[in-house]
Amino acid sequence: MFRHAIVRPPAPNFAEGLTTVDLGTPSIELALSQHEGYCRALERLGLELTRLPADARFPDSTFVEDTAVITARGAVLTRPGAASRAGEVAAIEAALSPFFGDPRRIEAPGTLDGGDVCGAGEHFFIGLSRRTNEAGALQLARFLADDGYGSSLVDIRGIDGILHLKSGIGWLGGRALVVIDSLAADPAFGGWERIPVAAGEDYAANCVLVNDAVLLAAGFPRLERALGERGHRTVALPMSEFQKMDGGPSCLSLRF
Ligand code: CIR
Repeated sequence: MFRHAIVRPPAPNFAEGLTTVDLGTPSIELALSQHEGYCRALERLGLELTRLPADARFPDSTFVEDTAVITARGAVLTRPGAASRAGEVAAIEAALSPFFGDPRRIEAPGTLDGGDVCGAGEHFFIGLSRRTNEAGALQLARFLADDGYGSSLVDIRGIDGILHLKSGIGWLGGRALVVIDSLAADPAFGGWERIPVAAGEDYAANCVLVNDAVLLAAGFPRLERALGERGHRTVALPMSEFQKMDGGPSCLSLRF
């Protein structure tokens, strides 16, 4: 069960953040209202929110997930792979300190974004990406092993269209994962149930299990229906402005 989440609204210069997609410039007004809808959904699922103030020094700082990896057994502060995002970690460290006294941290030369880390019960999938390098991934794997978790690496550097591992997968509980087609054959997912994503719906793979519900982006009816047919309660959230900046539902919170 998650009880808390850290969130941070987009700053007025949100549109100056990094993106690899060509979906137009996000509207800050709409982004703020989508963010508020996201926060309310977490609250309705029973989470207490730490709402950090927007920080215009870091246009990508609403994507708090990338700055830490939090498990049931501890926290690890990351070392984000994009130079413009490195300074985001300090505020997250402060926000986590009441909950996690002495978090471990990814050290140079390692880099790691939380978006590359998909927890799946006792196991974690760690993406090697443009943001997360081998050194960072191996440091995290060691911390996880110290805490009794298994992990496997998934190299996404040759996969088109995804920034982070979790742009292409989501954990649904048990041994079940939503996985986009281009990742489904990765040996790391052997032995896992893979729920495919229909053509044109890859963006929705970034769904996130929060207590008894699965949050996913609104506007992807085939995945939403498939999850419903598996018995999941789904909560579809408008995410268009975050999609323009390469972010999805998981990126907007740190849950613990
Ligand atoms: C970035 O490029 O870093 C941001 N514009 C998007 C980060 C999305 N985060 C995530 O998937 N965890």
